[in-house]
Amino acid sequence: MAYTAHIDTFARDNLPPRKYWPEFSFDLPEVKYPARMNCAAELLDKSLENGWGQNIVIRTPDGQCTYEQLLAQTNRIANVLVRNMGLKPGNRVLLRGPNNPVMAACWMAVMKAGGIVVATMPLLRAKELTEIVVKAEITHALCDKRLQQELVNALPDCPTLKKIAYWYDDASDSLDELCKKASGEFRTVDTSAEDVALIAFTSGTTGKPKGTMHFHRDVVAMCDLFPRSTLKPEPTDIFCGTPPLAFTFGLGGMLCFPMRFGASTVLMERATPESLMETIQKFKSTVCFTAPTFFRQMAQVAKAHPTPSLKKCVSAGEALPDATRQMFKQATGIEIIDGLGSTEMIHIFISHTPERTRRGASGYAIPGYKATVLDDNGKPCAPGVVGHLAVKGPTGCRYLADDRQRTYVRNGWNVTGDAYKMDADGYFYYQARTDDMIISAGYNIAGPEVEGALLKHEAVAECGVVGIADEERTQIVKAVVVLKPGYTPNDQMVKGLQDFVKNSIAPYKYPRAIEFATSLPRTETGKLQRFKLK
Ligand code: 3UK
Repeated sequence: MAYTAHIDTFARDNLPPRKYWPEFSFDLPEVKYPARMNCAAELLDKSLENGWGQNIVIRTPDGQCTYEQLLAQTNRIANVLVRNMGLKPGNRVLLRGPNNPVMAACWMAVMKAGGIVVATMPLLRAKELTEIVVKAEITHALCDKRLQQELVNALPDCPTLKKIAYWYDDASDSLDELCKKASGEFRTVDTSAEDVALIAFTSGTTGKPKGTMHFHRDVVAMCDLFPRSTLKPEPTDIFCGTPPLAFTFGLGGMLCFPMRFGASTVLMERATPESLMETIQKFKSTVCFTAPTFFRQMAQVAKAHPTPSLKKCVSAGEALPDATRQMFKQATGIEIIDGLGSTEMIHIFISHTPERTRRGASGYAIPGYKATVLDDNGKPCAPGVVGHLAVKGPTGCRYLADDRQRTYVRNGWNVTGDAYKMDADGYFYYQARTDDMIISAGYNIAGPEVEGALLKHEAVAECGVVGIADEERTQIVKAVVVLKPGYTPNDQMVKGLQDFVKNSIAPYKYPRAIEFATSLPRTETGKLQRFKLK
């Protein structure tokens, strides 16, 4: 059997059977890794070897730290995990905190100690935490004191979770206190490149959460794929943005990518579009990661918050409407880099450089990945024909003990659940989630296309389009619209919006029902919760 550093083999024992794994390919020289690798050694210890020890790695409104300081603090936490909390390689560790330096150091510490990180979104409630703890048989937790309550509420139903330490806490057994007595030296566990490093639960809007398992190799690969080929960071870059570290979009963009390139990251615990712009101003950030809805709102306030330091912006999590792309470009001069990624693939696999943008497209398969569009029988679709997006490359889907493995992985392809079409040049155009396609009077209608049309109307701040049941037409297209300040929701507005859509896309797609709202329901990762609109 292959080498593993894990004494607790739970993760390996619960990988899907090999025959249900996607096909992996490591053709690119930058992803040919040795058999033994620990991603924290790659991202942190190596940064000192690279001469970045005195570079600032994390910035916050309350202070900053260098790579060398982060390494010492990470080592202290790793020592606490092993010596005070009895962590054995392979144990699962729940991490719970907003984006802050301790959360980042805890993440790296679990890696160094050979544990498996299960990070959770700050807003999760006891019920959701319980599902995750039970599914991943989590034994340890490191938790920001301010998020203690829901974890405590979950504990009666979490028999495996026995060791917990809180940070930003002054109790004598808090992580802060234990760290004061711990050594800043730690011998990193010599993990296999194929030992599981993290179990990321999908931020899926429906159904039971799925745990996706990623190896140490996958964490390093995500840094050597999208950033290396497409984003191209430099040590002088200052990253900033909103996605939580518990979401792999944020884990990459807000921590691992800057660290792979000797750059720094500004961690924000909470952000509004205005506070994000102010933070970019204050820290002279050069790179921004956030969701499309944030970019749209940032564009609206850009005049009052000029951000001349900003050079590159990455949007993911949801489709980037062309209206938002154009609005942001007008306001800031920046061509947003759209990136399609998923928790299953760990990070972005379809994207584009700012120079190779094509309107309406998410981009092309980035170097290292192959992508195609398949019909219902698994055969490739001709250019221009809508089907199921399928992708393969150096990373891929491995669910923790879950039958849905065979839905996501088909014939070696990762099938993301997105309806896409490809043009003759290999650019991919998002349509909708496959199960969100609206079928009305025999027509297939993609909600995001109607949203894209509505967003071009001057009165529309935000909108969501769904299909609602209708006797005559099976479904009808319904739009929920948030108006910009100064516009009145009335029948005249409804008519105006409907005519506007009819004039810009095929008239049968227009929203027969329009409802006005003051905000739209979204997940912590910025995704519209369509099921709530229905
Ligand atoms: C949708 C997009 C159109 C799409 C993610 C970047 O979102 C991430 O992971 P999730 O598992 O969701 C995956 C699904 O979200 N989606 C994401 N990005 C785009 N749709 N254009 C986009 N640019 O339906 C996809 O299947 O929450 C994104 C990096 C890491 C991630 N985990």
